[in-house]
Amino acid sequence: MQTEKEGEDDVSPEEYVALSDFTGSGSDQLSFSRGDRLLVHTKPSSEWWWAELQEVKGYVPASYLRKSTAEEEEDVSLEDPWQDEEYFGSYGTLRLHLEMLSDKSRTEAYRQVILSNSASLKNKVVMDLGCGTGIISLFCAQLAQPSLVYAVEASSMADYTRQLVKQNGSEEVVSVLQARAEEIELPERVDVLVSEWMGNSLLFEFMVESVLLARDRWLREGGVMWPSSAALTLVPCQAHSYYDEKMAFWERPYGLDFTPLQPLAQQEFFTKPKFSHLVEPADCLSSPCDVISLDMYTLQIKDLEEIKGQFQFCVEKPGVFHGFTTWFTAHFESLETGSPPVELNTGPHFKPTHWKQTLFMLDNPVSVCAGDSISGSIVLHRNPVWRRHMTITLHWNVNGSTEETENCKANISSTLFFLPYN
Ligand code: 6LC
Repeated sequence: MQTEKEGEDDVSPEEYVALSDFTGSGSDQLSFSRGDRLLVHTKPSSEWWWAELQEVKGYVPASYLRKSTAEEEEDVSLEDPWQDEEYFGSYGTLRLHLEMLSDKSRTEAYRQVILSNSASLKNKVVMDLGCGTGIISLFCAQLAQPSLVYAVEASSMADYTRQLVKQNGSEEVVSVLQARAEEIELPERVDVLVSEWMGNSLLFEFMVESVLLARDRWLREGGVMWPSSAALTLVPCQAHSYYDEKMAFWERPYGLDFTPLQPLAQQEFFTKPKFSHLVEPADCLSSPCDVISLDMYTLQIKDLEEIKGQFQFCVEKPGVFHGFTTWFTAHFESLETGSPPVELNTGPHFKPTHWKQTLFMLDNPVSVCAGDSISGSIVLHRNPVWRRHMTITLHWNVNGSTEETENCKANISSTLFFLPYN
């Protein structure tokens, strides 16, 4: 990362207020506390700004700051940290539902769960949280014989869902409730809570919080959660084409040396995750490793604030370590003896899903050999202001060498400021 920025004195800095505490990682990020007033000199990317606090300069995450004028502060207090208007607005259109329904691995996994547990679902009460167009509820009604399915959907799609339920002759069984799951009132508790809540890197969007609230309020003692557990998986990988496209490009475009732009490119392209990345199995430098596992029966909302994991990879072939790729797996326990649990795996060894995978680039690539070890830790830190967002930080070293610091150690803080549905 770059530590000085030229030309910043040309424009007068703007004052911003910190919305919450932030601890910088690395020497070029500032740490600050809620209420601190920072001077923002430049905005090299939409995520990271170059700012000053008590005469010390460094990068700061833009989402933690708000303009300091009284007028702006008022606006911020009116803003919804869940961005529900925008969120449910986007689920009120067909684009995202088409994307989700066209994802066969995803939709078939839920169909399989219902089908292979149809005997156990007989006469059961089910809640389908965030039912969208109602596909899971309709699977329940048509492939099993539940006594009732509460199909809960907050977006305006619910109007159409009601029509779809009727059109498919399931209105006796499926009851569509247009409301946020947090606000519903039911006459009874449910036996099964099914939901498709997983986001990029498993948790982005944090719809899981709504599922946990509904579990605590509406799932009967001994009731079933689908998914029953989920895991976030990590692998060190090569990313030659992405690296070439965003970084090596500046080496000699049109025969000219544009390398002074590389620190800017690093800042702009590599400090946030690349969503919708498809990693080739051949670009995985080692076997993947589950770094975080969530048990949907015991997970608490407060646990979501900070989730930590560790990893140790053994490099299996020589290559260039460009970054880490993450994805998730969701597990659906079986209620029936003899039928295996269903698994939805969004990793590179399975058919690509609409989530694809997420790539986190290192500051600098590292050449590695077979037998090298890459170990470290991952922290998912939920944004204290914007509740659907989080920062993912990876600390790592190769062969335990903390002394070879510059090349072999990096921190990657990546915050999703624009949700993937935008
Ligand atoms: C699923 C998202 C669907 O769940 C989408 O239709 C959205 O409007 C609905 N939804 C999300 N949160 C709630 C809630 N608290 N109450 C009611 N409906 C909700 C796909 N998204 C992910 N898998 N991330």
